[in-house]
Parts: sequence; structure tokens; C-alpha cells
Amino acid sequence: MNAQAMPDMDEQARAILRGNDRGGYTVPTAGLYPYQWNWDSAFAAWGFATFDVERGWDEIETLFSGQWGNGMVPHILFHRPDPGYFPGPEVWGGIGPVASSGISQPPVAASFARRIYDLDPEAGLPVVARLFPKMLAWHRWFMEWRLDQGAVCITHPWEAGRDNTPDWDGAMAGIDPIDVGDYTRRDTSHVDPEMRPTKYDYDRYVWLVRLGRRLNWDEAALLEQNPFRVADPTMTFTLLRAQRDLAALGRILKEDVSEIEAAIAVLEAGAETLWNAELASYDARDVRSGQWANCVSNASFLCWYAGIQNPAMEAQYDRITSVCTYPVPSHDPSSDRFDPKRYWRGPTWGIMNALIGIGLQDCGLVERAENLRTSTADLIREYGFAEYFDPISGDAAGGGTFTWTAAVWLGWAS
Ligand code: 9YW
Repeated sequence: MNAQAMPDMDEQARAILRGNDRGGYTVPTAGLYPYQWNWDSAFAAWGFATFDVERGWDEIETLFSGQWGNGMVPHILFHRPDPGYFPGPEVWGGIGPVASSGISQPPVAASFARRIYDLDPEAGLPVVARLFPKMLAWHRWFMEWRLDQGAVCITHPWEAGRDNTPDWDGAMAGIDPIDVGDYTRRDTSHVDPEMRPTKYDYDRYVWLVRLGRRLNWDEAALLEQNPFRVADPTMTFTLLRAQRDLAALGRILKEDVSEIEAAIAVLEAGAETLWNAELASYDARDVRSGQWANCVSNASFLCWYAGIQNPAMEAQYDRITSVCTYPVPSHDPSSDRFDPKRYWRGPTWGIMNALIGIGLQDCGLVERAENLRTSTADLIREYGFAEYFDPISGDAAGGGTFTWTAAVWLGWAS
């Protein structure tokens, strides 16, 4: 095909969303991830809304159709069986209205709901009115069950959406998965194993799923018995932002938002408990051992997205972005744990860039915001709509024709 016959980038991005649409929900990419993932769906909704607002809202409403009685919104909804993914519904044993996993994911849905509402307030108002109490219940679940000194904790590496980041290395070492049993991974049959988490990681991921299931996903029991509990910048910063956005939507609906305002104050204080003074960065904190992860990651830079200004983070950001052709790397390139192709141990992710870029812009750091947006656009233009990218060479990695990369193109980068 000559260059002129190639569909333009916007058209390609829209075609990816349509191609991954399974009717009311979108899979992240065919094959590797054949179900509805929580934060992927919020990004998908944003991408769809740039050309079809109604379809954008459907995505979020389908996500909330899987909400559990306790308010939790699962990280995966298994709408239809698919043998291509492990661990599937029979391993998780989720206890909600739709077959699901038993953990959640970064709560970005309310923030994207606010963006979609702004695109078409008239169409959005009735949907927001339906979604508001559900979002409130989800956020309440985090506040009730997942806080440590006001910072939000994860109970499984998959929950932060940053599976194998070095942030969890310490906490993962505290798990002995001796009785994990036999299982067969599916991910490495879709993607080069060098780009995926290792067997060491997977043994622990599966062990934690089996523990949660054995405890019937009872949060009180998990709080007592789960050795993995890490206060995480991804969760803390995204929930803080989401509470601000939910409060804004609540005010539009003329709801009482005092509970949300109180939660914002708690989370603002909690975010500061993630400040690792020696590292001079926001960092993950292992609640069980009290140890810092000592990691500057792309999640550290979500502080601005949460509305937190911090000059030391600007210095960190400048240091890290200056050594990458295509920032923001998921782990500090000067660290000996940096691996430019292995998932969350180095690669650049378009979705994280979008959240960081929105945060930079909102905090008035507009030059950095614009540079990040254009470098992300160059990256996608040159290397395609990949799951993630090598921050040095730009090489595409992981799955292709990826929903959230297409959505980020449509909503922010282009
Ligand atoms: C898993 C779907 C998900 C993302 C996560 C990413 C990966 C693996 O893929 O998780 O099996 O859940 O780390 O952020 O939501 O794209």
C-alpha cells in the first residue's frame, strides 16, 4: 500500500476500537486479553467518546454491571468464556453478578466519566446520574478497606495495573508459593516471554489468587492474612483524582459531596506518606515490612494528576526523561533493575503518559506536558498502536492493535 492509500492515524485508531468491540465492552487486544479489563475500559470509553459519545458511556455502564455487593468493581469481567487466558473465571471465583476476578484496578472511571460528560453534557447527565451512586460505592470500598495511613493499598500486583514493576520486588520476596500447584500460562503463547513477567512472578500471582479465593474474597480476612499489602502511588493518586472528579460530577447533580470532600482530605494526607525523602520521590511502601520500594516509576509522576505540586518531582522528571528517547519509562533507567522490554520494569506506556501529561497540564507545567504529548504521538506514529514501547529504541512491545493506545491517541496524543 502506498503512503496515500494508508488510512490516517485517527482512522486506524477508530478501527482498532471498533475491531476490539465485543458489544458494550472492548477487549484490550484480541488473543492476549480476551475479556473486559477495568481501567482499559475507562480509557476505551474516552477513545470511543471522541467519535461516539453513546458508545463511550456504554463501556462504563457495562463495567459497572459487574460491581460487587460491597462496591468493588473487578479488574476483569469474564463476560464470555475464552480458554486463551489464564487465570480464568474458574480460578478466580469472583462473587459478583458477572463472572469476575476478585481484585480491583486503578479507579480512573469517574475521571473519564467527567471528561465524557464535558464532551456532551446534555447526553451525559442521565448517565452520570445513574453512575454516580455506583462510583461513590466503589470509591467508598477503597476508603473502607484499602487505606494505610490514608494511602491506598493493593493486595495483588495485578491490582495496580503494573504487574511486575520493581516496586513490588520486596513484597513478592515475602511470599513462598510452595503450594501453588500446577497451572499453564497462556500469555507466553501470545507474546515473547522476554517481554512478560517471569515464572517466579506468576507463581506468586497465582498463589495470591488462590489465597483470595480460599478466603472468599473477604476483605477483612485478606487484611489479616494476605502477606502482600503495598501502599501504591498508582492507586493513591488515581483515587485522589477520581474523588475530585466525582465531587465535580456530584455538584452538577446537586448531590451532597461532603463525604467525598472528606475523603479527598484523607487521601491528600495519605499521598504524603508515600514521600520517600531519601529517594526524593513518591514511592511504594510495603505495609507488612515497613520498607520502601526505593523506586522512581512512572506512577511516581502521577502526583500532578492528583493535583499535587512538588518541585522535587519536577527535578526527578527532568532527570529521567532526559535519558530516554521516548519517556516516561516505567522504571528509572539508572537503576540496575531497569529492563527496557520487560513490561512494567522499564517500558513506556501510552496510558501512563496520558495521565502524567494531563496532570502536568493541569498543574501549569505546560511545556513538559506538551513535550510529553508530542513525543508520545511520535512514538505511536512511528511504532504503532502497541501495548507498550521500549523507551530507548521506541520498539513496539507486547500485544498489538491495543485498545488503550488507540484511545490515548484519539483522546490526547493526536
Ligand atoms: C493481567 C490489560 C491488562 C492491564 C494491566 C496490564 C496487564 C495483566 O494487562 O495486566 O493479566 O491482568 O499490566 O495494566 O489492565 O491490558
